Amino acid sequence: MRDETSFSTSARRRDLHVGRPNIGDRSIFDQLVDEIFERRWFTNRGLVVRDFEQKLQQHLEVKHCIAVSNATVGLQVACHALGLSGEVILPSFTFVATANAVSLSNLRPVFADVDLATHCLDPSGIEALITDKTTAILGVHLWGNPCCPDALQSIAQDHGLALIFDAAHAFHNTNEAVPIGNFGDCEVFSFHATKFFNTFEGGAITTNDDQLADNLRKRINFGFDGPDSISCIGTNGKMSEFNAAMGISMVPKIENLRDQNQLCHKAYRDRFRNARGLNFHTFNDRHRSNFQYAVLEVDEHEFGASRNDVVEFLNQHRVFAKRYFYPGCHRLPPYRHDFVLECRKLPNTEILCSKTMCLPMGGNITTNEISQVCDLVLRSRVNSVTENSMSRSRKAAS
Ligand code: T4K
Repeated sequence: MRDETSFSTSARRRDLHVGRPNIGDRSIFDQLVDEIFERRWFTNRGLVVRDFEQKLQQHLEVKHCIAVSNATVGLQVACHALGLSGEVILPSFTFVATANAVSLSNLRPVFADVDLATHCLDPSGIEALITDKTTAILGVHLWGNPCCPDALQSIAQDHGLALIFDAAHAFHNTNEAVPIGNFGDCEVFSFHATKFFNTFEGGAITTNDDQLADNLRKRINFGFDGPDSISCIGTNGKMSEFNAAMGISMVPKIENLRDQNQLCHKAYRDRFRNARGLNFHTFNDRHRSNFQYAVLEVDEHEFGASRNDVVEFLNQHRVFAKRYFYPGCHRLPPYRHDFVLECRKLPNTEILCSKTMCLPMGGNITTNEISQVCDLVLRSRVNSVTENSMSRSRKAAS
């Protein structure tokens, strides 16, 4: 963690972002980059990618790890490799990439509601959505919370469905003592720059199924299963050697980054603990968390300002909080029409989409900076109350 005093006395605070990247061990990265140039082997599963995959397998205690160019492609490849067709059940309260990966695989996303405490799929609502066209459930470990893997596994088994997890937020997390990466048919991690563990761009698919792993490997490499032989239609989902070098340089920093996130998370939690109308999302300590996301729910009536007011006020002060995941996939133009036609409701999703925001985290943020962010959040209420009363006076005067 950086020296705090320089920030507390500094008049000009640096801009703060939700997704400021973490950086690994630069000396490891530089050394690996030199070697990559030396070898002139840049991609197509070179030495560094293979080493990276092995390190991840060990870390996640999983049999197979397939490094990919990003999680969106990873999810699409998983849908193809599992031979899915028809409909896939998934949450609407997620980043749009989850739904896009389903649609880009020529499948129909069927949005299910989430649990208000964990923000993950609520298993009790799934069975009502299963039709004879359903072939899979796609759970998302949102904010790194385990998405009820056991309950979803049992529903999938009972109905003969495939089960995929979008683990974009959940690297280094566990469900009880079992590392995320070991659940369902396969799981897909994102190593995008904004994630806890990043390879600039990148991701990985993990599975304990040998046949599926073979299939996934072919499909991220155009379908090749030999020098001149193509056995299926594949895409280009390969990770480059440079991305893998970044990943390898992150491995020794994982525990340290997690500890730093946990301290920052505690700093937010302590400040918001008794704040009326603000609910700071906490993680269940039965599971290990990377504490990557600082998620705040704003109850407009209790707090006196809306979530949108808070985000706007913070942005004005160069704190780039974000309305993740607004307005919910089911309300986005590519999906809205279908959803409205179905006349279904997602009450918990609607609540979370109207209340939830993410505050700056990661990227070496200090607890002093977090204290400044909290001050701004609390001041946004006063600002909103003053603005509302001024606008009422203006109306009365005109
Ligand atoms: N599933 C889920 C549940 C996901 O959340 C995601 C991605 C995926 C699947 C797909 O994974 P990938 O295909 O990307 O591997 C960002 C990320 O681009 C996206 O990867 C991530 N989820 C999502 C939650 O966040 P935006 O549109 O919010 O990105 P942007 O550019 O506004 O950046 C966020 C903040 O981070 C900004 O305040 C700026 C800051 N930032 C960003 C970058 C790229 C930096 O400080 N440095 C940087 O290098 O989507």
